Amino acid sequence: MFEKFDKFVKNLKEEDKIALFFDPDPDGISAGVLLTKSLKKIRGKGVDLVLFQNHGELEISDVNIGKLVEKEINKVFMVDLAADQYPEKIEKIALFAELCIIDHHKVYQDMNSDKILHIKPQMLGDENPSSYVTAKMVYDLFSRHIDLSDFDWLAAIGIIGDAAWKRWRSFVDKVCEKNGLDKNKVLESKIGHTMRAIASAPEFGFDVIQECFDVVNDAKTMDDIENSSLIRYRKIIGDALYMAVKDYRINAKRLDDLIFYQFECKYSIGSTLSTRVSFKEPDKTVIVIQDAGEEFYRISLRRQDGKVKVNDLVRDALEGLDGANGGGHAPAAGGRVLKKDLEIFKERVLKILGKK
Ligand SMILES: [Mn+2]
Repeated sequence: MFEKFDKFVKNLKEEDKIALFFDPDPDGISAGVLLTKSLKKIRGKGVDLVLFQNHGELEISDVNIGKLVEKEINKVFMVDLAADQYPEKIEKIALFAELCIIDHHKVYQDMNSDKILHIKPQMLGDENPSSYVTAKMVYDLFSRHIDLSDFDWLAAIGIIGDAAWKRWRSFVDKVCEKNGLDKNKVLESKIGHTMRAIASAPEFGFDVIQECFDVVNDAKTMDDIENSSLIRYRKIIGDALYMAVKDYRINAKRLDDLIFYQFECKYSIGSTLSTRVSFKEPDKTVIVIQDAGEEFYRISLRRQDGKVKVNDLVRDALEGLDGANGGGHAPAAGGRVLKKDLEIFKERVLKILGKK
């Protein structure tokens, strides 16, 4: 696997037309930026085309495949995307471009072939893929070829964004030391704040994701992000989260170790909300259902102690439902369900967990 990756890197040329797909969350954005930085060092320029879809929309759209063709892209990097959930789209791209997919979700299908380099922690013998975040993988992989240490803080942001700091303690400690931060308060430190600035943009809206990527891509230090336009989104989203946590404490419905919470908010904060509340109660399965004014509900699931695999739970509970999809990691997953099917989803969850 490493050999195949090294070969891919050694074959990168200035004249290549390279596209990047990233998942718009702190890990995916940090991984994407680390990738453009790496390409710049390796071939003198970054990527030629940057593409992204809504968080959780893993099926590469025909519109985006059209953009790859139009720009005559011959190499495609995908980071933090379980693109193997929709293999036919990947095969379609492989007809005209080589792909390098770096991701740490479950292996749905090993896509490795002559044209596709598919790297997941599991394929490197790692036993805890959800904590081997993509930003750290990109950092480790490209550090085989170039010095990325000036951007170790980006890997740390990915680690904190995906709640994997326990595993990478010594790495994050080093980043703290380098930046004069208190390593015992990582979440409240500049790394945590910068992570929230990056997370808030996609939570605010799809239209500001490009702006967010550009800010992070241009930043040389975390201070550059702290002094950027992203701070406005962090304030708005921070206020919305504060209100939501308050309401959760009052209105969440509890049944043994299962918690359902439904709320309305136009910003996509359900995922962060579920992460926050679940760390307070790691032995509970938390299911947050958000109405963001769409025809479907957004669902976020968490279980921190490993007793329930929520990626399997959401997939099984949504199976066969019209317009529904879900997936993610064992401790943290998400999905969507049409409003008319919410009760079916909830009934199935109760059944699968043996509450009925
Ligand atoms: Mn990730």
